[in-house]
Formats: sequence, C-alpha cells, structure tokens
Amino acid sequence: MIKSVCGYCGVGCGLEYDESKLIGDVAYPINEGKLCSKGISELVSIDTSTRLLRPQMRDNISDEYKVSSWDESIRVIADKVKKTKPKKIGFYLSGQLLTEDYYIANKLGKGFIGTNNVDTNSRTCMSSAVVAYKKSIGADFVPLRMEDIFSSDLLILTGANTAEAHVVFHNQIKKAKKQGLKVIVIDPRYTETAKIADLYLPIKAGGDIDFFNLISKRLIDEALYDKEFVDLHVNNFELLQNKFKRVPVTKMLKRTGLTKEQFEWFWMFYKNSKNIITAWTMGLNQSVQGVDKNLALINTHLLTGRIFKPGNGPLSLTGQPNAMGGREVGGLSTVLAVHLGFDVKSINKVSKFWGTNKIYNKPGLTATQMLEADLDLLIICHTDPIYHLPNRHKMEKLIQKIPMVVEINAYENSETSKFAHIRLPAAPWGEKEGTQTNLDRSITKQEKLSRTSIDCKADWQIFQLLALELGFEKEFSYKNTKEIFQEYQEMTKLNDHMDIHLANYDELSDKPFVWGENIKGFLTKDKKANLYFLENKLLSEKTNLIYPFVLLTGRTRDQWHSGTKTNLPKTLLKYKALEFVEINSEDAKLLNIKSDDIVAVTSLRGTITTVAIVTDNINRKTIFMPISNRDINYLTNDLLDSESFEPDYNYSAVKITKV
Ligand SMILES: Nc1nc2c(c(=O)[nH]1)N[C@H]1C(S)=C(S)[C@@H](COP(=O)(O)OP(=O)(O)OC[C@H]3O[C@@H](n4cnc5c(=O)[nH]c(N)nc54)[C@H](O)[C@@H]3O)O[C@H]1N2
Ligand SMILES: Nc1nc2c(c(=O)[nH]1)N[C@H]1C(S)=C(S)[C@@H](COP(=O)(O)OP(=O)(O)OC[C@H]3O[C@@H](n4cnc5c(=O)[nH]c(N)nc54)[C@H](O)[C@@H]3O)O[C@H]1N2
Ligand code: SF4
Ligand SMILES: [Mo]
Repeated sequence: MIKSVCGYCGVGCGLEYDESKLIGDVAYPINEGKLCSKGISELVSIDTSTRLLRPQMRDNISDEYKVSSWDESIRVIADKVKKTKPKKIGFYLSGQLLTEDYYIANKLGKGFIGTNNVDTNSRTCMSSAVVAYKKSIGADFVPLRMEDIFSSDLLILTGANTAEAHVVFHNQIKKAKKQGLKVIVIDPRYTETAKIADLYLPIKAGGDIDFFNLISKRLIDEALYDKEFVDLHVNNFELLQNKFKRVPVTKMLKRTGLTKEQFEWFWMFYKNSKNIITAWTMGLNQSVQGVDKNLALINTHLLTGRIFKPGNGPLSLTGQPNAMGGREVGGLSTVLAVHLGFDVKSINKVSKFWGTNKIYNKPGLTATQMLEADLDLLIICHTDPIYHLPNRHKMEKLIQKIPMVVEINAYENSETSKFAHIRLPAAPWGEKEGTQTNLDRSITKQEKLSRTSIDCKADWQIFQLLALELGFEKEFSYKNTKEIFQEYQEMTKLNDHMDIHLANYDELSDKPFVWGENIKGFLTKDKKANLYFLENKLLSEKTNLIYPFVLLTGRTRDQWHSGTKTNLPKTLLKYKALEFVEINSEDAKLLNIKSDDIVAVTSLRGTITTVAIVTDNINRKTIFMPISNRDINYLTNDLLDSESFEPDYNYSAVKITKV
C-alpha cells in the first residue's frame, strides 16, 4: 500500500493506493477517508488516450507537429535562450506544479538566465489575496487552518462555492455545522454551497467592499471593536474611524443589492458570534479591485481581534494544489524566492545561496502581462494560458507574435498547444513524486504509483535538462526530488518566518508537515497589522442597454478547468452539465428564453453559443457560465487589478439572445 495525496484542489486529500485501487486515507487528518469525484478518478487521468507522449516540434503553427527527441528539442530551446536577452524570455508556470518543479524553474529563470519574468497562473487566481495579506498582516501567510471551523461559531463564505470547488472541505463544514457552526453564504448565485447556509445573502456582483465596509462601520459606531487589541496591534484605526464618519451608508447598502432587513439579519448573527472565520475565493480575488475586496474583508478581523485565535481569521481558500507552495518558493515575478523581494539585502542573500551574480534587481512581468510584452521566448509549463487568460481573441493574436513558444504538458489537447512550436511531454500525477503546500500550509507529498511513460519526464527534470544544456551542471546536479526539497529547505532559512526546514521529506507521505504553526502575530516590520480605508470605485466594465447583463464565471464540481486531466467516466458525470448559462427566470421571461433553449452570449469581445438554464437561483441581470466551457474567455474582459494584476473574470458586460 502506498500513501499519496490528491493533485487537484487546494484541500489536499490523502489517498491510499493498493493493488491498483485508489481510496481515501482514513487516517489522514484533512479528509478522514473522504474523496470527491476528481480525487477518486486521479488514476483514470494517467491512462487517457490524450496523453502527450513524445517531444514534438514544428517551425510554424500552421504546420503539423513532428516527433522530435529530447536532445534535439532541448538543444533548440537552449540555443534560443543563449541568443535572447533575458528580459525577452518568460517562464509561465502553474499552481499545479510541485514545489521541486517550481524551485528548479525559479532558480534557473531568476538565478541563472537572469530574467524575473517567472510567473504563474496563480496570478489569475490568488494574487489579490497574496497582496492583501502582505499589506495587512505583513506576509503572504494564511493565519489559520481549515480545522479551525470546528472551534468557530460562524463561518462566512463569500465568493466561494465550496460544494463544487473544495468538496471535501465542504463536507467538513457540514460536519462542523452538526457541532453548532453557523454558516452564512454571500454570493450572487444561490449555489450548492448556499443550500447548507443558515443565512444566504444574494449580494450584487461587485458589492463586497461595501458589504465589509458596512460591517466595519457598524463595529466602530457601536463600539463593538476590540479596543485593546486595536490599540496594541493595529495601525490606522483613527484614519478608518474618521473616513467612516462620512461614508454614504444608504448608497453602500444599495450597491450590495441587499435590503436593510437582510443586513440586519446578518448583523444579528455577526454580533452574537464569538469566533468568526471569513473565507473567500474567486468571487473576491478575480476583480479589478480584488486586493481592496480582500482588505475590506480582513479589516473586520483586525478590528475585532479575530485573528491568531482558534476558530477565527480571514481564510483565503487557495484553489490549486500547490499555489501556496509556488508562492513560498518564489514562483511569482513580484517575489524573488522564499517570500523575499528584490531589495539589495534579499538579492545578496539569494545570490550567495545560489552562487550566482545574474539576479536582476527589478520585479518581472506578471503572467497577465507576458503575452503583451513582445517576448522572444515563452516557456509554458503545466498550464493553458490561451484557455485561461481573459479576452481570448486578443491573447490568440498576441501569442502568435512570440517567435518561440514552448509548452510542457502531460496531455496533447490544451488550447495553448494550437499556438506552440515545441511541446514536451511531462509525467503527470502518479508517474512522479514531489511535494506541495495545500491551502492551509500543510506540506504534503505525492508519490509515484506507476512507472513513468517511456518518453515523459517529471517537470523538474525538464527544467534541469535545459539548465544542463545551458552549462549549469554544478548548480543543477540533482539526482532526485529529495535533494531539491532539501536545498529548498536550506534556502527557507534565509527568511526568518519560514520554518519549512523542520520538515522531513521521507515522513511527509505519512503525515503532512504544517509550517508556520508558531507564528501567532503580525509579520510587518512594526509587528502591527494595517487597516485600510477602501472604496468601491466601480471600475469594472459597465453594463449598458446593449450589454445589460453581468457575466460571472466559475467551476463545476466534476471538471478540473479545461478538462484535459479530468477525463471522468460518464458514470461520474451525472451531477451537472459542463456547458450552460444560468439566467434568472424573470429576465428569461422578458427575453422569451426557456430552459434547454440554445442561446448566444455576446460581449464586446466575442460570442459563445450554449444551452440556457432558467432558474431563480441567480440574481437578476446576472448570468453565470462555467469555465468547463473551454471557450469562456472569448467573452471576458482583460481589466486587471492595479496591484495584483489579477483579471476581472467575474464582471463582464454581456447580452444574451435566443438563437
Ligand atoms: N471542481 C473543481 N474544483 C476546483 C477547480 C475546478 O476547476 N473544478 N478549480 C480550483 C481553483 S484553481 C480555484 S481558484 C478554486 C475556486 O473556487 P471558488 O472561487 O469557490 O469557485 P468559483 O466557481 O469560481 O466560485 C466563485 C463564486 O463567486 C461568486 N461570485 C462572483 N462574483 C461575486 C461577487 O462579486 N461577490 C461575491 N460574494 N461572490 C461572487 C460566483 O457566483 C461563484 O459562486 O476552485 C478549485 N477547485
Ligand atoms: N473566465 C475565467 N477564467 C479563469 C478563471 C475563472 O474563474 N474564470 N479562473 C482562473 C484560475 S483561478 C485558474 S487557476 C486558471 C486555471 O487555468 P489553467 O491552469 O490553464 O487550467 P488547467 O486546465 O488546469 O491547465 C493545466 C494544464 O496542465 C496540464 N497538465 C496536467 N498535468 C500535468 C503535469 O504533470 N505536468 C505538466 N507540465 N502539465 C500537466 C493539463 O493538461 C493542462 O493543460 O484559470 C483562470 N481563468
Ligand atoms: S476535495 Fe480536492 S483534494 Fe480532495 S479529493 Fe477532491 S479535488 Fe482532491
Ligand atoms: Mo485557481
């Protein structure tokens, strides 16, 4: 029997593999034996017919790919690297890479090629939370654990659909409810998650800053904040207090779309709860004011001192299995490594550790900027930017300007593969080993369960081959993932608050290591947290008479993003269709749309034809389409948050018509 861990979402469920069967690990603290359909089907993904099994190359994207060899493909890429200025090279990584993959790619890119254009799809996902945590509590650090729901009284879920996106955590929420936890769900859609709520608030899309400001204002006005905590541990209280004296409360409530009664109901729950957790995901992060939304939410925890105490805190629910680990390693272009930045001191420390003098002293391009930056070489690994970036027609044009696009993928049917020149076959989950940090700082280990397909390689090995071809034999001489992990552990010592060096690689598959458990205070220089005054600036695309609906996009339970990996057997796919548009029944009536009608959804950027689902479970003038529809981003706009550079995926102006 081999113990491993699921490679899909940030929950990180433990698995047991026995005689070709996969079951949940009953002894594992996170999932206690439970798995969702994606976890159960992990093995299926190894044997699908769409695996990419050989390196392939072509000169032009209009040509067919031709099978190549590893030697030849790597030589061609290395030649290109040598001929290209570092700032014209980009590494587009993924929150699904393992920590060791991330470490090698980051070391090669930032440390030895000398480009800080090393970023990840987490930019489209968690970067708003990253920036907000840093600004408010001083570090990209999730200050509580999932298990805290069992010592909490109230869980507020806003912009998160755990029933479909963090399924096993959702089961834990249901269990905690039996022990007294109250749940409030805030979402423009009455989601599967809302069904278990004690109170559901149908917030208007984009209304969260106002909502959390209203809470903060009430806390201050009614003197319900924790004065002692604020005095001792929090900056900017007076500023917030003064600003809140003049805010337009009625207008703010109107922007939330909630009635006074609904807010008062909420306030009753809030006021009467001792321990509170507020959890959120894409409904807040993916916004042109994503950082501000996060900060407005975190404010409520700072004012009440509900942080670093059991059962309390702002819980960002990370989506991908190793988006956290990637951030820790330094996989964002705005970070150098191990949560250190580009200040002289950090660069010196990292240069000395890696034995290099190539590190450039400015942050690099973000994933959401790379295609627009006239790059000469783009290396994409474990992610599908043409599928996932907003405003796809524009992205398709931009990627075609890059002379060499390399795609490292385990499957051959990504959308990006249509635009790549070289593609390299990666070994997927189950054919390799390595570590990941799940959403609440648990470092877990994936194990190799079957032999690696002959011509496939683990992602770290592919970056290693490139490093060796570029002449960095000494610095990239790793024999296995354990050696990489241990070097990375040494490196974490450069950052005082990272105690990852205490983990033991060989013990990780039996028991996850939770780092940062001794951190019980703020990580800012003055050890105090920062409050911010935020305003809803209404920066999203405006709806109008022609495009009167707001388009929301999100997950379906049984598919993982583009679906290259979740090739689920039909029997498991009974739960929900993968392509549809949900529209409110009143709006549908006016447009003469009925369920199962074929409709066209159109924005300024494109059109998608799909099937209508008429429902009362979504706000008026708001429609929802799942990202399991691979064409989704032909519709979305490419506005970005000015600090996190995360896209505004949850607010595009569209129209919907029957075809
Ligand atoms: N089955 C499955 N699970 C997954 C994934 C997958 O592809 N499939 N992907 C993983 C990844 S990478 C991620 S990032 C997570 C995402 O996890 P979630 O964010 O929980 O998933 P989404 O479906 O995007 O849900 C976002 C919710 O925000 C709501 N929303 C939209 N706009 C607003 C708003 O203005 N305010 C509020 N309060 N709510 C709003 C939407 O209606 C939606 O219900 O899921 C992870 N888990
Ligand atoms: N409109 C809209 N767009 C969105 C979102 C949204 O909510 N709405 N969400 C955004 C978010 S939060 C995210 S995280 C992104 C996700 O977007 P992507 O990361 O593009 O989605 P995936 O389909 O998970 O892509 C992972 C790729 O890795 C490949 N792969 C699988 N296993 C391996 C392996 O072991 N090695 C390698 N090298 N490759 C492998 C898969 O075949 C697949 O092509 O989408 C973003 N885009
Ligand atoms: S909840 Fe997430 S980690 Fe657990 S089995 Fe499902 S996809 Fe895997
Ligand atoms: Mo994500």
